[in-house]
Amino acid sequence: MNTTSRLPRLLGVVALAGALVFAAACGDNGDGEDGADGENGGAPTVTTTTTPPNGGDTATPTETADGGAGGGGEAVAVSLTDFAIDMPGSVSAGDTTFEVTNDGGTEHDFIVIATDMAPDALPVDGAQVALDELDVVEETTSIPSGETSEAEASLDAGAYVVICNVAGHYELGMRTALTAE
Ligand SMILES: [Cu+2]
Repeated sequence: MNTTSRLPRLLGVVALAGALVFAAACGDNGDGEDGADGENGGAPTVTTTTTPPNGGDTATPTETADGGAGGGGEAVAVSLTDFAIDMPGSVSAGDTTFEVTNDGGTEHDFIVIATDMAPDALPVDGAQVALDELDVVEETTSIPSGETSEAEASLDAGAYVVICNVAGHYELGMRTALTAE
């Protein structure tokens, strides 16, 4: 039944997660062990307000206030439309919570990539950005029209590009530069 129709989507998520782990593994393990900056090494913390897929983890999306004194870091509002990303061009380095609202009429997602490349210069494979060639630091699952997702990331100072990677949306203009400083 619909078990089979859901499978490709789940595989896609697994593939992306694998790419993340791979990127983290060969990315920046220069000095120090991983896990120095929190308990979720390569796994992005994504809290979606949409219905969770059953069969995954059964944890309720409660707030993960992990004992820190300072709070959840800087909150940054992001608006996704058809087809643009409206958000500040710079944020403070450190813990950041992106509050991503889909103000468009179709589904979108939100992906943060650490790169010095220009927003319109990312490698593309077909109708999508080739994420496996890039250092993805945060991504949400697909956000339906009208919904908001929170995505938490710990950003090192540097240059980033934010995109939506629903097929065709990057080329349509859903890309913008972000600096953490
Ligand atoms: Cu999009």
